Amino acid sequence: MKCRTCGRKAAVNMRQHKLALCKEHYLEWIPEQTERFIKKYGMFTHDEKILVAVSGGKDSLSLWDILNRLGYHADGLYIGLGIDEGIAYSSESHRLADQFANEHGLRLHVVDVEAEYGHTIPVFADLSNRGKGRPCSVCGMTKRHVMNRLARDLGYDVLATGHNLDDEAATLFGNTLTWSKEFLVRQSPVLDEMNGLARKVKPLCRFYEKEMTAYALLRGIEYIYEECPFSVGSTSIYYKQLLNELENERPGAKLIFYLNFLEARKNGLFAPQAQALPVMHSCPSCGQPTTAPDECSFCRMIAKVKADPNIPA
Ligand code: Q46
Ligand code: ZN
Ligand code: ZN
Repeated sequence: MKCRTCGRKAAVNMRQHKLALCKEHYLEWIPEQTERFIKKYGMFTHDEKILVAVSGGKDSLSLWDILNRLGYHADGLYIGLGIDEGIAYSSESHRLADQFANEHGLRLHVVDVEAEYGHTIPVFADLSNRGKGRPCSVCGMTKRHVMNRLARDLGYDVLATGHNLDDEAATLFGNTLTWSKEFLVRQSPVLDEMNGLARKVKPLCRFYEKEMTAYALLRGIEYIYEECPFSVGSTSIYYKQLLNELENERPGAKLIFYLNFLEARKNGLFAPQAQALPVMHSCPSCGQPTTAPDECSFCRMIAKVKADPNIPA
């Protein structure tokens, strides 16, 4: 295989794009494509302040690297979840996020959930009875809360996450299996600023996971190889496997599934009906928008755990 640009030996062969590139041209191609997606979907401009949610994994660190290379004002946010599970998952991912920031002279904000709110994510999940043994719902809710709070308090215009095509196609597949219209309506590379919440963007949403792995490896980015231990056995991993089988038979199927959905969505196939939109108001404790009648679900979880006399603070 030869590089399409220079004819030297290719380092990456992308059957799905019928494109092979050498290391040098692959490392140029990824940021060029990212810039194209940022413009196409109107994600942000060079005048805006971007907060990148950095987990220490290949996608978020690569995203941060790419935005930095493209000259955007992008700072990082690492959220310490307190997940150990015998592999020191959180402390190792924190170390790698810190290391990347130091090597590139970038600014990383760190919020440690236990230091800030009293307990780690697995402990919150057990104490609040919102998912014993599988803390993902508490974890997702907490991450959303912390990201929104930091973006608001520190004046960022945009929150960027490292979701790749495999993530987006698996989510889409799950929502399509159940025709969950409320989720389909909201699945997009850009979620506009709403009720005071910062705009949310996914600049890597059109890159295959293996393309991001290749980028991280060829760029020499050191990232945490292990997935979060709590992701083992999740439905989204199962959907990813199914979609990979399809992709192996039909290269490009995953991308077509996602892009044709975006096109259908743009053409109004899942247009929200005004009366179906939930009524939002500000949480009296944290000020973030919520559909709950009183406090938001995050503040209710914190209050419930605090009020329990059997739980040490
Ligand atoms: S939600 Fe669940 Fe992830 Fe949180 S507990 Fe781990 S797997 S990190 S994206
Ligand atoms: Zn080349
Ligand atoms: Zn709240």
